[in-house]
Amino acid sequence: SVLMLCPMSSYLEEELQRRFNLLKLWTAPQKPQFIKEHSGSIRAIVGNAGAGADAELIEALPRLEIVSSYSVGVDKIDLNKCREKGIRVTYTPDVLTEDVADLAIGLILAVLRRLCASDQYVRSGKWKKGDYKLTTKFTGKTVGIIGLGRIGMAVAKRAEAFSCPICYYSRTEKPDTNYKYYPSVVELASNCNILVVACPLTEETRHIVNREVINALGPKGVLINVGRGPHVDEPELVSALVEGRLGGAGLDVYEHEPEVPEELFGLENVVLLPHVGSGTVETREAMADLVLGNLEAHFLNKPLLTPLV
Ligand code: 8YV
Repeated sequence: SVLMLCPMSSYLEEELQRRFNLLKLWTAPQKPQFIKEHSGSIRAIVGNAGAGADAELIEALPRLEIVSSYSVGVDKIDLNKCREKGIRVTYTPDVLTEDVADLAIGLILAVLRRLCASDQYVRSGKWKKGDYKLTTKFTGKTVGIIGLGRIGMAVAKRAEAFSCPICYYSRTEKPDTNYKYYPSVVELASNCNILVVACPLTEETRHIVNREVINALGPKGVLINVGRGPHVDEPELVSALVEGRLGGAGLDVYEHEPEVPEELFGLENVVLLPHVGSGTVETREAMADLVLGNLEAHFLNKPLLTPLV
């Protein structure tokens, strides 16, 4: 059997149902009991950004062979436990890179040019009274990127088209780019106008954007988060925005999704999205096809399409 942890895509669900004996965890009234009941038959788990295979779940499934995640981020999967037990892990890199980078640029423009507030200005009839507040130019601003991987590079490439100088932080300097490297996030934040979080969530990157980084970005700086909520110390971000110590923020992810700090709801310099970086019809279908293709390859003893472990 294949255990699906939560609803994520009706196409994926239908295809899994067609090809495997599909068990849907979220339909079970008693989850621990459901897992116990089916522990002898579950050979695969399908999870996503919100629901992964932790040590407890892995230990409860003695016949588990593979975890196929409908996400590029795998912070909810206990990778060490999988390695230890010889359980394969697959994910969905590449297919979502462009959408996430597009959304990062969209958030930058939405925050700087106040797109959401301006739309509200028209819809509410305020235009007729006419007191539009001028906004901030994007072209030419310095963009700092935390994590110059697939998504970070795609953001950089797009920002280059807006004539933005690009700089970045990562654990080690990348040999094959001319972008300026800073060996610390505080230095990066001090030297850019827009700071984009685009790295994986690990123990080292949790709260990588803390009070010091936020203060270094400053009252004219903008934070964009298309990574994971826990990359940012959220209470610190909220107080900086409320106190005007940070210029603005464009957020697709939060520390306790779907909870979003309500203090942000009244701020026009903040744009809030419901974790939809990869949320296009085209990309979600490509992600589902990778989940299916990896499972099929595994059960046919063929090489996995996008293995991580
Ligand atoms: C999600 C994401 O997987 O890929 C990731 O890491 O965060 C998204 O693409 C989305 O939540 C689909 O469930």
